[in-house]
Amino acid sequence: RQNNTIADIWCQNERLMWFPRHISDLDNCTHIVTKFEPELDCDHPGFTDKEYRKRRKQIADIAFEYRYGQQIPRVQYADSEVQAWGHVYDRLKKLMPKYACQEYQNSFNLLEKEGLYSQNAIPQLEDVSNLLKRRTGFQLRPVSGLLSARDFLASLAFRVFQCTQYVRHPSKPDHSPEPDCIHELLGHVPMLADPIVAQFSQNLGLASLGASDSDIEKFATLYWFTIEFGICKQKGEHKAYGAGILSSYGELEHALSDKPEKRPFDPDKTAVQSYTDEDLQPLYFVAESFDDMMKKMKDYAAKIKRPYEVRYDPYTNSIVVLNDK
Ligand code: NLE
Ligand code: FE2
Repeated sequence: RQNNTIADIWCQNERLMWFPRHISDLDNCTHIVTKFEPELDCDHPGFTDKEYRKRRKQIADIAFEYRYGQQIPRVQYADSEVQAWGHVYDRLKKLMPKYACQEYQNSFNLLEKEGLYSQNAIPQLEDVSNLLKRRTGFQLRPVSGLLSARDFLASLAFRVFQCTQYVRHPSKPDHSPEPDCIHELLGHVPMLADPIVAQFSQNLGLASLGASDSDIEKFATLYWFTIEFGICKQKGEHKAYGAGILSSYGELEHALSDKPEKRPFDPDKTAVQSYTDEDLQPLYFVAESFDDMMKKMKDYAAKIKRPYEVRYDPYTNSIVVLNDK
């Protein structure tokens, strides 16, 4: 072949890092970070609870066996699990009008109106995924625990959200350091039902494809301080748009009080800020607005050097690599 571009040469030398090119390639993007597993982490509230660990394994097996294109198997949740859900649901619902951003509240109301969300039952991922597909083209796939940042971000490029299906330990419903389905369903799903957030998430995913390890770390940090723990201004007030805040009534009141530190969102600085994932956040970044945050992120991503550009082709659910830089 003639006229090799830099990216071609990278490919030929196998220096172009593998990344998923088709949505079904996400079957290979399931690397779990074991840090919070109840089997391995002696601080986990489920560490000494044999029943809980058995249940976690049962639900994790669904994710291990899942392949692209399949329906997400339904889980028959136990009464104690539904109770934990209902407890968090009730507490959060009371706090939402004051603390949640408008986009969240609109989607949450819609999810209730559609009959998918109520205090009495944990919604099934398959049903939620179908609703998201209609609203924003996002879909869910089950995952057994905390994913590696690279795999998690890559799935966003395909508008796929990797979603846990188990429920947090009932002894600590107010706050969980690891994702669980309460966090996904009450934190992420309403935001993913918003077209702007969906686009933002996908852009972040696309920017991460084939990025260096250090850039992945920066993208993961940006993800943390926006999609997980972001606050934005709306009508002159601070509102939560981050899923980690929105799914935890312990964190919601804390985040919007005067206790934690708040700094203006600035990707260059936010991307290198260290953070804790064990407990309530001591620091949040506040965006002027969603639009402002998206614009700043776009400018930031454009500065990251890759010898190729990527586009998403929604007709084939594939990544198109443009070797023309
Ligand atoms: N702190 C969140 C909650 O309790 O729902 C979970 C955060 C997961 C990153
Ligand atoms: Fe999350």
